[in-house]
Amino acid sequence: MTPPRAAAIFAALASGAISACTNGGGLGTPAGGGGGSPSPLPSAAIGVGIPSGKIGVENDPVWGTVGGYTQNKTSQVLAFTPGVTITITNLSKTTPHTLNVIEKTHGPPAHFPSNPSLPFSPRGNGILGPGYGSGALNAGQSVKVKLTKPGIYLIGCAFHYAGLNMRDVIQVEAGATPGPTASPGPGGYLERRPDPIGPRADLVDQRGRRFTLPALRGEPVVLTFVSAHCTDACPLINAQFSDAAQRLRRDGIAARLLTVTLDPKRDSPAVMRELAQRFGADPRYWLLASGTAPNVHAVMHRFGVISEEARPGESERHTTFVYLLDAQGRLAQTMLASTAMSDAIVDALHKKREVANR
Ligand SMILES: [Cu+2]
Repeated sequence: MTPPRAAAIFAALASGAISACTNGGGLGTPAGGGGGSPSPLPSAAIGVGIPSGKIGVENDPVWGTVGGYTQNKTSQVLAFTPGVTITITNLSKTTPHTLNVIEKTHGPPAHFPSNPSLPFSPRGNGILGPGYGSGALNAGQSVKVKLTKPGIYLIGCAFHYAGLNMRDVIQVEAGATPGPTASPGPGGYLERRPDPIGPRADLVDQRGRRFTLPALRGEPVVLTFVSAHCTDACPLINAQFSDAAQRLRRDGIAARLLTVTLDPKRDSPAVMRELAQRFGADPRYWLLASGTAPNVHAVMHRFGVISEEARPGESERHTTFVYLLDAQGRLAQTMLASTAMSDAIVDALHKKREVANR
């Protein structure tokens, strides 16, 4: 059972990419996302949805973490040629969103301001540019916008920019396509890398066995990062992984969960073994790993994981994403940790299996 206070903290945690290990901040439970994974969209379309919902977030290697807007099915940096008219559609069945231009940028990377004022009413006469706002789009509603002015625009949702990091990048330039100009979604950039699954740095699991991420290829891997000594958010992520591991075993899903420490200096392999024992982790389904600091940091760096050392009197802050790698080791989906993580993991793995069996 999750005590109520912890649940509140975790709900708040789910709404931010970076969370303190303690002190949730009280943002409340994120509003309902999409309900069902969206279908691929027409080419001149932008789909809009909660970034922690079914369309996920993307760790774009060029622009950073973006989420909430898509040209196909998953969050991605968007790109279009100038002159086209785009239909912006709210993919949610429950929640209003907007698409607002925050500013024109020269990036990368994308420097999103922390608290811009984004109007809820339509602005900009249907032409995308600085100051443009779609106005509130209710569930399922659409609006058209013309992309006449070339440039790179940071966009966000007036409702969910601050609380849920609903923000993204649109590039309007000659020759732009959903790839390679924009990020094409899962695996797009990563397929072109020689070693999609990341560094061959050795990690050490709870049995004391050395392994590398590439050695786990052959079945999907669900990866997250925690601190063993964190007393609020991380134990809840662990509880979700523990639940998911039991469901993988029960449902006979060939996949593996992997928890890597964020703090190799404190979390030795012995500490991770204790953590594994506390949750009764079966290594066939759930590995908990540490390693030398350079090796662990190499893996963290590969996934853009940030962990700041605690300042005096404060707890450390770290990213709280969960990464789904497909059987070939490609990044297929990035999810925000949440109290529904176990469901999200099992759903995503079931979907992978359906696709593989087609
Ligand atoms: Cu929104």
